[in-house]
Amino acid sequence: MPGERNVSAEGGAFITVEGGEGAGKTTLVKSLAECLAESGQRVRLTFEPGGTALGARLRSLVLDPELEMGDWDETWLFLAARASHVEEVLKPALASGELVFSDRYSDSTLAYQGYGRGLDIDRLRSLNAEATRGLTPDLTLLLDVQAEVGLARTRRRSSDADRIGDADLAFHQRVNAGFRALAAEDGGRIVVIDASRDASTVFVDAFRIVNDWLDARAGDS
Ligand code: T5A
Repeated sequence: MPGERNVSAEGGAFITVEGGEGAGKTTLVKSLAECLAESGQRVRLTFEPGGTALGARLRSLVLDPELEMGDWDETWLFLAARASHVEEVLKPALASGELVFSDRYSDSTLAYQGYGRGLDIDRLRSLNAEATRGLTPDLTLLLDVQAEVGLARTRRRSSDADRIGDADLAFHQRVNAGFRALAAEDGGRIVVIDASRDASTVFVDAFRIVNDWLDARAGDS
């Protein structure tokens, strides 16, 4: 619930990586987790939708191109996957002091279902707060790349149909504009990274941002 103390304030740190299709989230988060683990951090890498047994089932439903569903039905599925992710994975990992990276989290719902599908953002914020029990990320890396560039990357990699990834270009442009709007509103938490550059340059930037953030946090405690 809004105003509830963020669990991560008591234990580990919670970092999310967000962005449109093919922005390079999965590539980045894996490299970050590997390097930070090598430097001695206790790291947990997880993702949405998925990350739990229920989340994995819901993921295959919500992305199934054969399945028609309304925009709110789609939203409830993401929220249900998030609620189980928070309770089963995120809260326990944070309480045990781990540095948790999640490949997508609540900002994806605001960007895709809010800005992309056109659902009411305030209502989505309040549903997100309920599904997450008030657990907000400490830091979010937003990988920003033009929708055309990101989609070309994912389509080069796989021809598998995906109900959301296959939406039209205008939808993905609204999603990306939505992510930028969220970053403009919450610049203290969301750091925008230019993800049009090659993966190793993006990694170097992100690694520095995370390390600076961890140093500042250690200095505060
Ligand atoms: N969704 C999700 C919602 O609508 N609401 C929600 O609340 C949530 C949580 C599934 C879908 O669900 C939607 C959003 C999605 O449509 P997903 O599995 O995270 O979410 O789907 P994608 O974003 O499509 O994940 P991708 O794996 O396709 O994209 P990534 O993770 O951003 O990109 P990545 O790292 O897999 O890279 C894609 C390709 O590009 C290359 C990689 O090698 C790979 O081939 N690449 C680069 N190429 C050039 N330059 C770089 N900097 C590159 N970085 C990676």
